[in-house]
Amino acid sequence: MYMPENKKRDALMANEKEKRENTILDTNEEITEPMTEEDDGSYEVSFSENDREYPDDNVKDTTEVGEYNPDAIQVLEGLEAVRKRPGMYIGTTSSRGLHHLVYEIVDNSVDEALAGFCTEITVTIHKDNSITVSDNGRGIPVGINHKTGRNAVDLVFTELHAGGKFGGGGYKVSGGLHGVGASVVNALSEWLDVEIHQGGKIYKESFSRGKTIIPLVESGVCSEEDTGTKVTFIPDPMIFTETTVFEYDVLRQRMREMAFLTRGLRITLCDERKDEHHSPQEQSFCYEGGIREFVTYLNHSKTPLYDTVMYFEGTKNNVYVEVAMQHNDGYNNSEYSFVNNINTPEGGMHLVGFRNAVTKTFNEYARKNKILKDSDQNLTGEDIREGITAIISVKIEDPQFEGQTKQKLGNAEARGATDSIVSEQLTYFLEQNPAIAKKICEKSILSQRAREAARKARDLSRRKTALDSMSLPGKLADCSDKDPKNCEIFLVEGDSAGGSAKSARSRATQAILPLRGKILNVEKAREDKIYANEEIKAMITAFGTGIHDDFDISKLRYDKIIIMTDADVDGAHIDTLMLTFLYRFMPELIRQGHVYLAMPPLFKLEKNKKVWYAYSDEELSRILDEVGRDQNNRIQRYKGLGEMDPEQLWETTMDPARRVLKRVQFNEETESEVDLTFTILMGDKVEPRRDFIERNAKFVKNLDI
Ligand code: TSJ
Repeated sequence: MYMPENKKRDALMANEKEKRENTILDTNEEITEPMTEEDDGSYEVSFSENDREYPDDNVKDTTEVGEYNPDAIQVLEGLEAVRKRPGMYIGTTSSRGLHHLVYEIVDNSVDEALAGFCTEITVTIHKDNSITVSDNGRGIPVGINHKTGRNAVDLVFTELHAGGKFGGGGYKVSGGLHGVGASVVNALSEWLDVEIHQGGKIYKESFSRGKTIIPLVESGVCSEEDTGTKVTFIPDPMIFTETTVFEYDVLRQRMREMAFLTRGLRITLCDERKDEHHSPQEQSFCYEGGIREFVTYLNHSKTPLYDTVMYFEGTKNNVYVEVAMQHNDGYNNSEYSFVNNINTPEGGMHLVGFRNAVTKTFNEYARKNKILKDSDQNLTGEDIREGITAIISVKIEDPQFEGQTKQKLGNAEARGATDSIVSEQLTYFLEQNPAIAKKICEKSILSQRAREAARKARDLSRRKTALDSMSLPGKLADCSDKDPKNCEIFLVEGDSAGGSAKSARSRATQAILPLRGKILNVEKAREDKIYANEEIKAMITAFGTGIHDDFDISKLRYDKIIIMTDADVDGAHIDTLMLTFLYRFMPELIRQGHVYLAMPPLFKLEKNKKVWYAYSDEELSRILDEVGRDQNNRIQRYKGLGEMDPEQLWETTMDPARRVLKRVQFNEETESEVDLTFTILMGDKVEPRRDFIERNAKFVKNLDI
């Protein structure tokens, strides 16, 4: 278990005030809300003596530096400020912000686990969409602090940024939007109840919209051993105007992640709702192997290159570093980095340190063992990381987040710490495991060769487009309108359906690109083969954006990219292949909502000269209920797009006025699960894939369409 060293902690506490102010100012930069008239544009945090509601005014400011007590907690702003500008504290009041409330509370229990006092956390979604988080930790201290005359519970829930930081033993790793504390959740909740079991007694306090309704009272007894904290709250619909409905899958993803990142901690998620969208369910996550098991989990549908999951761990420069990694025989790399249990999708210093260590260590090993000859070029980091699955998790006192979305770790000390811990322990590991080292080196050398071939192919195709920018693929029937905003491109399975689509389309705005048969599975092919593939080349040139690092959304030639395939298993497979390609090569297209699935009908019903189209069995049955089931019904089942004549195809699937499109979207919270979805579907092992397809008749479940 991770436990920061007490000594260092105390010294750091002396700087708490300054740091907390910095944190708030950092948060200010992220405000996306429009400012109101009264705003002077500045978010300078101010506070006045009057904001403090200490019962005894004489006791303030007696704190000695280094001796931590609640008095030192600066009351920066009242909870009213949180309600006035919630976005400033939780980023957004959308569904994402709503779920953040739960993470805020759970973070407190996880801290108790990190401190070594809590082994179980339960999160329950109740029928009314209220949430209970409970743990078996020590319980928030209920005693009255002699200096403030207040208990810690009040401080935690009613003072901004007081969460968990009291009593000298209190330490909170926090970062980004997380860790702003329980008071923010309280401020944004219609009501919040807390129950604490401590010293054989039960204590309760109730709040509403941040204000104490029933002060902390002793309400019963329990056994001495029964300790813990339980918080129940319901988000305020006045704040969360978009939605107050929690999504089990979103919470599950985060709870599982938390459990992986805190080994041995059991987190149970329970949904008590029973309505048309929800059914009662419960899952429990506990991983004795921690991030090692996380890697196994991420690789579970792939074929590992070797059995061992490497694991490195250590503390340096006050940064605790934990890394687990394993290669699979694929060609992609999946690196997930975390700071204080918060995902950093944009990486940062810890990831840089990790990559540097891996590149350096493998090259040193390969040279020393003559796997690389003196005349050979060094392996690149990309070569060595081909097929890698890695978790890089660091814990740090004062994380600085950078980048546009503040998801990139800026602390330079994290780089050095990660680099040196991984270098040292990986060097040792390779020496101890020469067979594994050899496998990885050999794979890297193959990757190096393929990359060289791919680079040549890419250079060639780049030069081509540079010389002749009009060199669009021959099979593309382009639209005449040149304003991308008006245009859409249909990616159509098969030449015959492509032909129908070409005659059916509206020439001005709809382009058709017929693709032959199954397109290449980019999960299972190396780059050189991918760039040699005609269908893939055609898509890349048609879209105009380029790929990977060259990707430029402003060059997109069509506002909508519509995948149009048969409504059958093969069609679904082709959808998957195309989405996999888009996801791996131009994920931004999906992220920005440009990718759609066309929905061809499954049935045509004719009766008394009238026509209906049904897109599912249920819909057909509904229509039949309406029109009556008798001999006059003529039902045609479409086996594929090819069975429709151009006019039918236009009416049912392509006409913007009548068609149904599904937009493919990431749910940001579940992006790593999306990655996993692709991995399961496209990976080598057949069993998990079949399982998955059976469970999700049409695979797009996790794509949040
Ligand atoms: F913050 C919170 F109120 F939202 C909350 C806190 C919610 C939940 C579900 C749990 C907790 C929480 C806090 N669990 N465990 C703790 N532990 C402490 O607050 C604590 C207890 C003892 C000491 C000590 O030094 O003796 C220190 C701390 C921080």
